[in-house]
Amino acid sequence: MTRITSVSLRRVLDSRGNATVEADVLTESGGFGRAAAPSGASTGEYEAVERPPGEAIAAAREHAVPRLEGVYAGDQRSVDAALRAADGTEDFSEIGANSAVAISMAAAKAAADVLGAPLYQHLGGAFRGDNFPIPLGNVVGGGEHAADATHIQEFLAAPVGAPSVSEAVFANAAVHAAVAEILEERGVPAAKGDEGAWAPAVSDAEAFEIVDEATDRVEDEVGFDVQFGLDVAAAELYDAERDAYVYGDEERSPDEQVDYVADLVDEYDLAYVEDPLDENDYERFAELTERVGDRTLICGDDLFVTNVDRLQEGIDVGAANSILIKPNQIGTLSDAFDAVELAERNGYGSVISHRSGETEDTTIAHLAVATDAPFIKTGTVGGERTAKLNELIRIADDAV
Ligand code: 2PG
Ligand code: MG
Repeated sequence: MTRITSVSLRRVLDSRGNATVEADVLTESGGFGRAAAPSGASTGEYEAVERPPGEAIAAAREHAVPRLEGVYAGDQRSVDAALRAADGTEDFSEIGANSAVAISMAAAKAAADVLGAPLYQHLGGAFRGDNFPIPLGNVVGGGEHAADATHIQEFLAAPVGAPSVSEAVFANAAVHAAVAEILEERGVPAAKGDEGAWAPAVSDAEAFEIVDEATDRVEDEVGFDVQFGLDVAAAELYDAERDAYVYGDEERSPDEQVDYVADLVDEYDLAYVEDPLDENDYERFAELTERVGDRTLICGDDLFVTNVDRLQEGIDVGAANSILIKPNQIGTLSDAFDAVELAERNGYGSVISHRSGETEDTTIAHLAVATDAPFIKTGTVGGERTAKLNELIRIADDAV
């Protein structure tokens, strides 16, 4: 039986060295699930609230744990409804979205454990060899993830022609290595940012040249299509007082920003553009999607924050053609599933995503397979990133 008998919570380390919430869920038949909350740096204004882990744990112990005992872990909707009821706010500001998401994911894992099934199967999915989530791999980045690097937050390798998960994962690692070679050829030293991407002190224009060259080199080696994309994380660049996007000494008006991104899509044949505009500018998102949405994915992250109301608003005006899904932005797996389903019904693709602060938790790899997501964004190298990538490889190999 999947009836929950205990929920325990603790502080563990995340990849930035900060504390985060880990949850263990036990069921009466001995099912066990463990999951940890990730944490963002470029967080959207409308995300569910992450509380300091100590406070989130104390509040969840007081309000959520007593309500969860006796709930069936196999009934995810009931688990997540109990979390919402325990919290009593719209944005999980009482128990913290970090406690909520850790418990929600741990309960799903405990239920899968009882069934003896991999998590993605318990979540209603199946792995289809010819239809797998393509990993978007951060290879160069800056923004809020690294100081003195690019203004655009992420340059993402997109191995869209890869015949298998494993070839896609290794292609991204090869692009990451090729970037290192090119930086060395150019005499540019580079440390790594929060997600393991190279964070060189180069202009955005130079970063485009480097990533373009790196993907070309790898494409020649592997013999399939390797494109790239961006997470502009434009809300972090937008200065409301100046009504401009600030790239160091350069500024772009909102209209210029639309032109800039549209030109980049054509110049570099970008496969993917996330958050090209500020999180409140639905109108210009729609304008950009109208211009280039037939040849690239325009994805809302800070714009939609995995929230069905914000997504519906976007659908109504044609703001994008895809949505980033981060369970901790909304607080529960059920809410994340609702966003994926609304997206799918409206022809939007889903991109299941990590956060810049991560742990070795692999839930999002299963979520991507369970939801048949066309893409998963989960970095390229570094243990907390390879945890998800290697889990995807195992899922494809039927070895989880
Ligand atoms: C993003 C994410 C993950 P953060 O903006 O998409 O890459 O960053 O977790 O810092 O919000
Ligand atoms: Mg983003």
